Amino acid sequence: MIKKIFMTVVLVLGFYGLGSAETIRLSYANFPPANTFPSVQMERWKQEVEARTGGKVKIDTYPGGSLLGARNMFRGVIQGQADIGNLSMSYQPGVFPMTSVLELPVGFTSARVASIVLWELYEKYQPKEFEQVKVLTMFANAPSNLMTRRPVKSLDDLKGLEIRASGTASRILEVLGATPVSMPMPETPEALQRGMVSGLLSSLEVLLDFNFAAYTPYQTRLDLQIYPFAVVMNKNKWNSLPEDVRQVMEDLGREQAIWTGKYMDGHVQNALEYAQDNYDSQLFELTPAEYAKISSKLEVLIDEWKVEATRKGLDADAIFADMIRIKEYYESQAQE
Ligand code: 3IO
Repeated sequence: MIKKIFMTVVLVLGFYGLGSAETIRLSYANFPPANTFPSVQMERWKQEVEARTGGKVKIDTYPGGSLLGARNMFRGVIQGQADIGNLSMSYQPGVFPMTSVLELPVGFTSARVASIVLWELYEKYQPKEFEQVKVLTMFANAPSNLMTRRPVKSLDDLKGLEIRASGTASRILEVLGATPVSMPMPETPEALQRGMVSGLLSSLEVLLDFNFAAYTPYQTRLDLQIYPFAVVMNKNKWNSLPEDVRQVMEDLGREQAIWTGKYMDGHVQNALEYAQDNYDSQLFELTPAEYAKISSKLEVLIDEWKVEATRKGLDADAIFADMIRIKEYYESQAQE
């Protein structure tokens, strides 16, 4: 009897006491491990949202594919298996025809600039490819370089090498004469350990974060494409949020893109030092003639993107020109 009264009191307090300041709980799924940059930015976003909403919103984060994996992230958020999810556009070629313009090797020099350009292009064009979700932020990694088991000092050395990449990066490898093996980043450690691939094409911070320095102590500076990412929310969940909470998230979109880009750029430096100090790793540069050859070989990719984007009803020339214009603008600016 006493127990019953006690339970009733607890329940009533539960409903009416806490109910007035009801906490909104949101799940946030991410595919790579907690120490990698997509998950580091997730924790930063969580902290900012929780602080700026005065504790009204609580975010439960699920790194390492513990709620949704790389291959089912977009679908999982659309279907509501997670409220929020972080996805890499390159894992679903053809699904993101507009934002995949960022995957072209146009010579980005930092994740910071690539992230701002991606966000501004998204905001300007509001592409149909994201119409089923609410986009919270976007960001990019640093430009891709080659990480290999054996030294690659020329295009000849690259010929036929099996290299892990994804999306347009795989097409880049193909054009350069390598043999691309497409897979999401979380599957790469095993592929390297088993010798299924001889290296990978991505940003160099993975030398530290996945300890790839132990497998690929040779790097070749190519500064190719970036991989674009999007943080998306289930649309019904977004529509259910109070106006002030939505405003906090809207205000964070651009800021978070810049924060992540800066974090990434700094982390690449840490990783290179780590690889050199612990694995005597070496970063090779090619000759100017070799770089020129690469640039001219890769020009075909721009045409391929334009054909595909046009086929999907996009104004490809305008999007591409805007990307270059915004990129050049931010490259000429002092840091925000
Ligand atoms: C990436 C993806 C997950 C964790 C760390 C990462 N660093 C660079 C990337 C981009 C990439 O290669 C990919 O597969 O999205």
